[in-house]
Amino acid sequence: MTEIDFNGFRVFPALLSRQIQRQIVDEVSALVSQSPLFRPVMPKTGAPFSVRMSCLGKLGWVSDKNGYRYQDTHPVTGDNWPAIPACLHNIWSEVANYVKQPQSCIVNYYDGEAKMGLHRDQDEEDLDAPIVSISLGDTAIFRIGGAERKGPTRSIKLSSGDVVVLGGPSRHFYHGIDRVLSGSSRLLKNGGRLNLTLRCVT
Ligand code: MD3
Ligand code: FE
Repeated sequence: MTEIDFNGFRVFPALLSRQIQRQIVDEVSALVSQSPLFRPVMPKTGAPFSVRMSCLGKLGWVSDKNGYRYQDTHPVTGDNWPAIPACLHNIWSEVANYVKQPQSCIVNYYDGEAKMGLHRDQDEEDLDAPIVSISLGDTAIFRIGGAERKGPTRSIKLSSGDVVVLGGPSRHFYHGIDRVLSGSSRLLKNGGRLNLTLRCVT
């Protein structure tokens, strides 16, 4: 069931069963323990993100004093990113409706204080491919606008097990996370919210 569909932005509320959510958390946690969460900083200013992140797949996204980019190694360990597990490829196949499989999975972890400012995702060469987002753990207040920074936005709650497909025009829309509702889910042992975004990069 798709609850919302505008400009290629599709939400599948509670697409993932609790059992699948637990499986994803177990598999991703094991991978992230080898490829640990790091705190990116803004280019130029060096201001830290409130979100911590890691990546899976051939290419991962990093931000540091030199800029934003995709690269094939973890910025702290220098190792290649772990492979994207099959359970995530399966979700992509179910909802993305795209010929290619994702090359990258960005793992964002939000504690109770973390948020993400309004931005667009434009660092991928393949700007036609959709992005698939998987929400796990605490509920987030997600904001999405349009192709211009100014202009109306709407706010949508993203709860554990919800899957969002950003396709068509919505792929280029401004979006961010206003806040996370601490304690709204018991999925993650230490609380907080895990967001996984699957992407084609090249
Ligand atoms: C709308 N992540 O990783 S996921 C990001 O919850 C990011 O961690 C947020 O924004 C998070 O870049 C939001 C939903 C999402 C992901 C990508 C989009 C919405 C999007 C790209 C274009 C438009
Ligand atoms: Fe984004």
